[in-house]
Amino acid sequence: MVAGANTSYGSLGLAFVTSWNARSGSAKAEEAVPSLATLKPRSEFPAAEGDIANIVQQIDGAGSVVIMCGAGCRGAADLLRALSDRLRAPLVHTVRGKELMAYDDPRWMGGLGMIGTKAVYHAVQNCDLLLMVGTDYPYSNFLPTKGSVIQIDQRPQVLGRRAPTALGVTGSARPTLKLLLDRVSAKTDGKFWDKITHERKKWDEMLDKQSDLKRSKDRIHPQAVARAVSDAARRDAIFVLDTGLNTLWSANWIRQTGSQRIVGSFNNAAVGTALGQANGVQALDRSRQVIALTGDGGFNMLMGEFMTAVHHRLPVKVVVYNNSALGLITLEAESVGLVPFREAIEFPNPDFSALARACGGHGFMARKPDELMAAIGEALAIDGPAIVDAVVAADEMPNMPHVELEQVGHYAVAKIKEAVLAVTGG
Ligand SMILES: Cc1ncc(C[n+]2csc(CCOP(=O)(O)OP(=O)(O)O)c2C)c(N)n1
Ligand SMILES: [Mg+2]
Repeated sequence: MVAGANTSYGSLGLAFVTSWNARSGSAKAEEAVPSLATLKPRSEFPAAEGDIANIVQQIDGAGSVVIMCGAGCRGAADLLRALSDRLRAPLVHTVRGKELMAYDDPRWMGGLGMIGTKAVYHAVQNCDLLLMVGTDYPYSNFLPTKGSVIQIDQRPQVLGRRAPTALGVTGSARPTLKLLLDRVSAKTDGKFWDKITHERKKWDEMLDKQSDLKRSKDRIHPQAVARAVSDAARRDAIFVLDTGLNTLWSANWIRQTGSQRIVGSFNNAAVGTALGQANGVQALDRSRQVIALTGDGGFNMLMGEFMTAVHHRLPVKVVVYNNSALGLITLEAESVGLVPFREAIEFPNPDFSALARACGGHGFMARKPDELMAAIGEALAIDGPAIVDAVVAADEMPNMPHVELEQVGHYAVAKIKEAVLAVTGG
């Protein structure tokens, strides 16, 4: 029955192709089009003189300025630092911008949104002027609503589409920042800077506490996994993040050096893609340390990619946050007041360290806090592909730098519904 259905679909497709070819002559592309020379980086260009004058006037008139840096700021870190110092302006970043500067640079205050800090949320909401550079940051509910935004980007189509924007300027980050730096007046009032720095310090202390391995005796908290990997990684390692709650653990707890890369499916948020990306990155440079950090759901989807690593001798390291669940789906359901469908969300896992060995790679397991550092250390030190199976607490809640009351309400309703169902049996 099933085979018959397949056959008829197959012949239907073939019939369609044949008749289309007959009508159109041939569907084959005869030759490759020789335009490889067009595959080169886009050239940078500065904003127009009138726009620069306008931005300078608005910056000079503003009391407090915050500069939000996206991936378009690549190569502009020194200019951003200089502008930050001149304006006493905190630098904040998107996820794709995080890698541009070291975590402990005093100007680099942190990210905005779920991968971000309360200090940055307050900075962005309370500054007189938000200068967005090289970013199409999509989460509008974290951006100011009162229109005090200037956006600079070489892609005209992204200007003004995420927040009410006073001025949108087409220009590449680097040459435009250079022109601004030549023209803006220095600011002397450091009160705003000091306040954000103070809040940032408190947030960092909270991150340290949550990732402290001594926090629980018997359970590994996922924040500790991210922090341990970050602390053990080489200073020029490449982290490849997957999608899920694990993105929040990795992106919030990695303390980047400024010479590391942090890549992932950040625009698409495609679960399961980290290991494939890591293999691709590692194939470009086998001497660089490449570490994929993934959820167990994501790893299970495309675990065959580990065999690709073994086959092609790609020494990627894979760290699996093993919570036996599609963790983010639980949170998504609860945040809109739905009881999570746990039969589908929770699942059994193989022993990922044994799986690694079965594939011809190296495997390490950490079930208890005192096993974590050794597992990660050994995996990173070994020559060849390796998996660390880190069994983590499944009920860990992410930090909410900004939570709307409505969301809290939904979450509470979901929890109450779940409790009632547990008692009544549904
Ligand atoms: C290809 C794809 N499938 C499904 C989703 C929806 N989705 C987003 S997060 C997530 C859960 C991922 O689970 P896991 O990898 O275990 O990560 P955790 O949230 O538990 O850290 C899913 C299914 C997606 N974004 N992309
Ligand atoms: Mg999971």
